Amino acid sequence: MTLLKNKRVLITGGSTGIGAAAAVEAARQGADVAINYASSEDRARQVIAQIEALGRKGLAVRGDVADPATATDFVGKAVDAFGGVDVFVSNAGICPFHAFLDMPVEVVDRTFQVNLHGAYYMVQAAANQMVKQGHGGAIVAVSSISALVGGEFQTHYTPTKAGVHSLMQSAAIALGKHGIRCNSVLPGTILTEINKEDLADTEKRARMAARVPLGRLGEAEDLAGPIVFLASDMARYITGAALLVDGGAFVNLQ
Ligand code: RM4
Repeated sequence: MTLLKNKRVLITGGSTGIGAAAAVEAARQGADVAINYASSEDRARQVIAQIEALGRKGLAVRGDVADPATATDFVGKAVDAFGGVDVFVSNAGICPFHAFLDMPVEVVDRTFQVNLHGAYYMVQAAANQMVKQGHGGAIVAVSSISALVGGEFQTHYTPTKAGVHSLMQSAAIALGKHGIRCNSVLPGTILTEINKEDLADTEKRARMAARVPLGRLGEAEDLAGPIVFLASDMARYITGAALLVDGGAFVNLQ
């Protein structure tokens, strides 16, 4: 299958987890892929090697998405390497689990800056490039089930994910006239770096898994298909939508 044949795909937070899985699947589907990464250079290199082993071009650009300059730098370098941007996946995110009443100011600020401000600057930079190219594009943001439900130790994180979901809705309206579609995926509990520490608590892990009708927590690769689908022309009439990818956890209340 080549759902993204010759598309130029950019992904933030692409060296690990959902971002890395989406990057490799995009390459498998025929795309050249540029990843932004914050710190794990080795992992970024491994992802690029996987992309190249699939016969596609890969590019890794280091940068902290919380800095607005990172967005124009990432998009600019990808355009230099590939000639343009067709698909943008805003994925970079953090969730330093912490109780509410003594949540440190720095943790709140950093979480907002990476997850929400970072997504905003990146999506804006990518959209400007797509508008300049003049033939539309697709933007997929990795929001979360946390856009819809709370979390005791995620009081700083859930508002950012609701924000990312809302950003895709507004961007869908702002960019529709340019043929640019904007959608989000809402992952449930997916086993990646973001929750490794939190789910080291085996009781919590078992409790979370028990709530999933499909009977297991998610893997990063479970998000790759939904992201590629929303990015592809198969989803050509979908914009402003949010797709839960949670094994059914959200609807499992009664
Ligand atoms: C998700 C959900 C998961 C958590 C991640 C970090 O939205 O709350 O359970 O592991 O965020």
